[in-house]
Amino acid sequence: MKIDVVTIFPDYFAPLKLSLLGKASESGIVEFQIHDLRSFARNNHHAVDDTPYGGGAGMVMLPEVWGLALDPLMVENTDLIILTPAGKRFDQPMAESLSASSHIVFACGRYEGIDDRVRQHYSTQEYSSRNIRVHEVSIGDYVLGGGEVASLVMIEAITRLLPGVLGNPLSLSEESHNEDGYLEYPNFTKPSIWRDIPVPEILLSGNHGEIAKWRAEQASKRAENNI
Ligand code: J9N
Repeated sequence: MKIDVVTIFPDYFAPLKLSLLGKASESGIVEFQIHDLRSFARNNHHAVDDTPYGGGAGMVMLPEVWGLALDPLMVENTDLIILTPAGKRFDQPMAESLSASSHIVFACGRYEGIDDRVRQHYSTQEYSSRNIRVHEVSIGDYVLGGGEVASLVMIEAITRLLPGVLGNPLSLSEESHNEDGYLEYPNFTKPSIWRDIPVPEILLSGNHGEIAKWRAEQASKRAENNI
């Protein structure tokens, strides 16, 4: 999988060299390329934004600059992700779906967002006929200063699903996960007693049938608490 990121803050993406993502990148499972949006600004002061038509607070990112940055990245079979608090909520099913993509481009907006004609332009049939899909995505109902951290969240959730990235391949397929993809029951490891708190006895019993039953009970208790 190839992942391109367009941002005015390339330094935000230093963590891609660490841990799971760093190893995935070194092993060639995923290739990251970070593009500095400002290098595409052709105006006097390398401005990437301007005041909004119609008035109002803040600045809107310039479509010309985004067009120059994105055009060379919009090759066949590309998912263009535009981060925005108004987008479709990112969840585990979306991560799974995007993990099947061969090429994802993250457009990280700042300020009050990107001129909407950028989304409109890359959503036209000219692009969809080349299998280029545009997605406006939010990682949750809170407002960030820009799309950079949201992109990192998505990149980690998507990349860890790629074959060969997780250390233990069984942990994806055979562990007990709910439909959103996360562990349903509480976990314990050594020591068996920590600060006077014992590990639930059933987990030390070696009775795998009873353990599975106990974990299912715990899972439904957790689900209740989340309603
Ligand atoms: N979920 C989410 C995305 C954002 C963004 S993207 C660009 C600015 C703010 N905030 N919250």
